[in-house]
Amino acid sequence: MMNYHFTIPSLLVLVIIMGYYFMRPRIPIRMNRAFLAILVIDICTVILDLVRNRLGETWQNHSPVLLWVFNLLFVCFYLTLFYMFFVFSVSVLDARGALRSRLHRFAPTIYYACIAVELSSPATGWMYTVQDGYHPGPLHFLMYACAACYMTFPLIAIYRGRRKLSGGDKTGLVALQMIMIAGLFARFALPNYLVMDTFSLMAIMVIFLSFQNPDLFLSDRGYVFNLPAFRAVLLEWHRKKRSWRLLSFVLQNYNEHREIFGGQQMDEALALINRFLTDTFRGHCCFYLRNGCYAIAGPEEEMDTDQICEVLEMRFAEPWKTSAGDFMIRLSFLRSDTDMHGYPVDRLINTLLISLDETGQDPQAEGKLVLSDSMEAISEKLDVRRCLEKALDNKTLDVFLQPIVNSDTGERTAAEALVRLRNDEGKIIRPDLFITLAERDGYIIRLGEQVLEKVCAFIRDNDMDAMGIHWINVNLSPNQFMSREVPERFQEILREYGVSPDRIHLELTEQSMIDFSLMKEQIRALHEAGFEFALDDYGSGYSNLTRVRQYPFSNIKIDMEVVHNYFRDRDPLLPALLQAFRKMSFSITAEGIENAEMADALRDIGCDYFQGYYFCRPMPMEEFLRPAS
Ligand code: G
Ligand code: G
Ligand code: MN
Repeated sequence: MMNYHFTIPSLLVLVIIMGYYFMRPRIPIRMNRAFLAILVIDICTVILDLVRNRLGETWQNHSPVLLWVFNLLFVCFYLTLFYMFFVFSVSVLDARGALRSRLHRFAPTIYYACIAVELSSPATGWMYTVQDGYHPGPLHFLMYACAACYMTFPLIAIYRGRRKLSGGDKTGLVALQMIMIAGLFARFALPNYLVMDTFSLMAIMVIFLSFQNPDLFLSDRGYVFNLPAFRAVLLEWHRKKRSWRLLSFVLQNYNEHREIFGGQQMDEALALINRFLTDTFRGHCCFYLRNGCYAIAGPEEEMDTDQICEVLEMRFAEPWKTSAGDFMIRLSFLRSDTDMHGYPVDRLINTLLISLDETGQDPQAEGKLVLSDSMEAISEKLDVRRCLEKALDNKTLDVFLQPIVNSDTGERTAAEALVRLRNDEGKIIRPDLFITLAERDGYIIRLGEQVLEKVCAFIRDNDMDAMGIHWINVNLSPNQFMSREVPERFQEILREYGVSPDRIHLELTEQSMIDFSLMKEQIRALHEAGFEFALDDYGSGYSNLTRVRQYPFSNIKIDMEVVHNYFRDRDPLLPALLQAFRKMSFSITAEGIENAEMADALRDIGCDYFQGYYFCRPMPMEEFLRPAS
């Protein structure tokens, strides 16, 4: 008598998993198709197992043909189930780039051979005979052997690809194989209990929890897929060398909207947008990446990006109705005009996210940008960043010096240190390219320290007085004050090199003078330690004399723009301003002096120092040491 106590509950649980799985959207990747096949085949196998055994028990009432039919069907599904578990394991390994062995190519051969033996059984009796119920034939063991093969191969492959697999992947995959092997043993030892169905259910649960829960791939705002899903789909297309196209877009000023209107309302709007996307573009996969960035991707021949853009633009011309009111959102698009299959996936995603973030915050961003262009621009930026990291690590930043001359004598009396970065070919990367990057990405503190160290080393190693150099100006970025340690670090560096702080003048721009008590505190501390301060680029921003007096500046550097403008229209403002500065006992440096006429005129209206190409360009330290010819 067969025992159905395991099979029937297993069947019921399976129905719940299937129902849940079918209700959720899924991305079109091989892992998902394999899992879907496992579910369908397993449910058929369990039902066939029940029917077949019931027929076997009551064989007297049925024709042997019926017994044969159900037996053959059952064994075919049973073998296919193991085969699909195997295909699933292989697809996970492949998706993680961990499939090293080629052994799996032989798997179908074993499968077909085994099925052939089974199908020949009515004639040969090799696997089964049917006579007064079922009886195993001489090759019956093949069924177990074949199943065992499909479980052992992944174990070997998991071991060989272990470095590419995460801990969770390994646990899930190994557990899956072990459960199925245990199931085989149990079926062998307890043939009347039909326990295999419970073991396959356990294996399905393991897959579901580790890899296939559809929620792992869904945006938490519902309906559309998420960033890991995007990556999984692109990786599969990349592996299969599929041609595909992409249209991505970003909600303008997403983060500001979030702050102004509140997270809850933004989430409501996002849910509406997500719903609209899935309802409108049913044939395509829609992904919500992050920070208001979306992507729609599809096979090249099915993606009409123009049409999708048009539909989106039409819909976004209308407001989104949330519970808190109507909501207008502007879009910027970024699209691939060519097939994208050649690009490495992670670099592509990285680029896409960076350019979408940038366009999303750019008020002028309008129209449709092309992804391959931004790929280039961004890989340039990444290049700059790489060079900067390298130069910071190896202390190979270059520091150039530009003389500052005394306006009366024309002799050099000081210098400004200007940092330079070289790329791999030794060409100079413009400071505006890497200083902003360093400020934004948190490299500026190390950069500033390295510049100061090199300046100190220069002062220590050379006879400043003999050169007539009294001090060296070092630029400071306001971001450097974000670190409380800066005053302490600067003094340490000076002590280390035995340089007196009055040899260093720190240049700050007006933008640094935002009312920020931490900054004021640190400037005061540095000033008390003996550093002098110069105000850089005066006149380039919102100049405010009251503000200037709150800081311990001794020198004001007039911005090059202001100087050049003065020679265009001789505005009387500049002389008046210089008069005021002199009354407040600031010394004055004019920047950007390019000819003798400028030097003469500026001396007459009261500049103490000059800096500019007329006297000297910024030059490497070694060159600075050579006496002028
Ligand atoms: O020569 P030049 O193109 O280097 O200068 C570009 C800008 O880079 C200047 O306005 C200057 O303020 C800034 N800069 C140059 N060197 C440094 C430095 O060492 N630190 C900081 N924070 N800015 C610098
Ligand atoms: O720190 P600051 O923003 O002042 O940096 C000075 C910048 O001005 C540097 O980029 C330097 O190369 C540049 N510079 C220095 N002298 C001249 C000059 O005479 N003409 C022009 N156009 N640029 C100059
Ligand atoms: Mn400067």
